[in-house]
Amino acid sequence: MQTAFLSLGTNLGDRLANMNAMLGSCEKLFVDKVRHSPLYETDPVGTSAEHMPYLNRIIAGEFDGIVADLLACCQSIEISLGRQQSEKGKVLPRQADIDILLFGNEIISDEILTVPHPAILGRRFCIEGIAAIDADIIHPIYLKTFRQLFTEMSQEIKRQKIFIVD
Ligand code: PH2
Ligand code: MG
Ligand code: MG
Repeated sequence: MQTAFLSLGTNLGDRLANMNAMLGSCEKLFVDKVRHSPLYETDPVGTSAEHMPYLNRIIAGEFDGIVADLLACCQSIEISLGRQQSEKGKVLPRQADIDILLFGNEIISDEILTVPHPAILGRRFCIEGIAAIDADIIHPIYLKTFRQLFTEMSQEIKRQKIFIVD
């Protein structure tokens, strides 16, 4: 059993409906202690400026399986919500994006998956969202709590606009 943190994101179609569908499906993946951050509207990070803002939410829970099982579940939820496979390295607007941010203290880096997710420290909503769920969680590579990472957020990251929607 591992505590997993997932990032849910959508910036295409009916974003609120997509988010609620992702949330409902992801909650069922966990056997215990399901928690989630507030819902955020966020400016796109690292994509073309014309892309719609994202709705993002972080969700956490206890997953009874290995990380490859969780990845397969996340991908099948994305596909069920109409997610198209994009060319590698190209970030297109998407109905549903479910990323594994943390999987217990596991550090994984292969062609298929990198955990902790390498974008966590570059995205304000990830740092704030994880800290909102459990500020005492320790990043397994930086060995700092998300309370510390939140406090130490750079000016550049703080400039990313995020609004709490609910
Ligand atoms: N996901 C991306 C690229 N950029 N920006 C925001 N604000 N939220 C995201 O979920 C996001 C992004 C690629 O997965
Ligand atoms: Mg993503
Ligand atoms: Mg993804």
